[in-house]
Amino acid sequence: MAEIKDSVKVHGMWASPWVRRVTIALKIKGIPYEYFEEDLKNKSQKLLQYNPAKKLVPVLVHDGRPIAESLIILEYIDEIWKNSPNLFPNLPYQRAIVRFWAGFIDLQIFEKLRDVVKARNDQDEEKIIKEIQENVKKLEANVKELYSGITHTNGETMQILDILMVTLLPIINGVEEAMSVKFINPENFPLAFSWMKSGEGVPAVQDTVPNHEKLVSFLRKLRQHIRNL
Ligand SMILES: N[C@@H](CCC(=O)N[C@@H](CS)C(=O)NCC(=O)O)C(=O)O
Repeated sequence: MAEIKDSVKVHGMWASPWVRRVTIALKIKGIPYEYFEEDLKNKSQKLLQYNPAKKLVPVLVHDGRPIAESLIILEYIDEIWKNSPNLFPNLPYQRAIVRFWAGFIDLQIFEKLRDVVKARNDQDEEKIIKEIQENVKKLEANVKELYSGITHTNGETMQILDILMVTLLPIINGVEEAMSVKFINPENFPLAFSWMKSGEGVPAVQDTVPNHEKLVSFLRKLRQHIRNL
């Protein structure tokens, strides 16, 4: 457990899977934190001060010092609070592989799921859907090397790639329903889907999952707004 002296704050936004990575990591390591919900249309002075370069959530503020970018925050959390579970493997080669795939899943899947919602027209949308499908296919081909097949019952067995994968599923479901199109079928990617579902029973995952209807309505409005610009 974190020592009492630690002050840990998270600036976040309820729908953000990037924020959720951080709150799940804190919860499974048993680190108490204060949460500040940001209105991203009217960001707090603190957020602008903490992340002036990007002005994005999540920001973790540890004893008054801000850290931005979810993957960097996860590494920081693991280095500062060394109690189990360790979010990264110990061996340098394994750590490198995990960093590679964390980056791949982040940029080639999560970011593109945001891009597809923000596509300006059907043509752009179709192009991005194809890219996402190609990227999930590449991930599927590597799942056996990356995921032991375990079903997580608590946070103790979860590492960083597990956290990313379990936070992907609600976003895929939300984006597909908001767009009324199913483009990542479980039948085509059975291994990736079983990994995405592997943490559904973990309390830290359940506690942080965004409400599906609220998420769909949020994404629908965002999509409509972009298309009306
Ligand atoms: N690469 C960043 C992405 C974070 C991100 O995109 N945050 C969004 C919320 S989901 C945000 O703060 N958006 C505010 C804006 O775009 O102005 C990370 O990993 O932390």
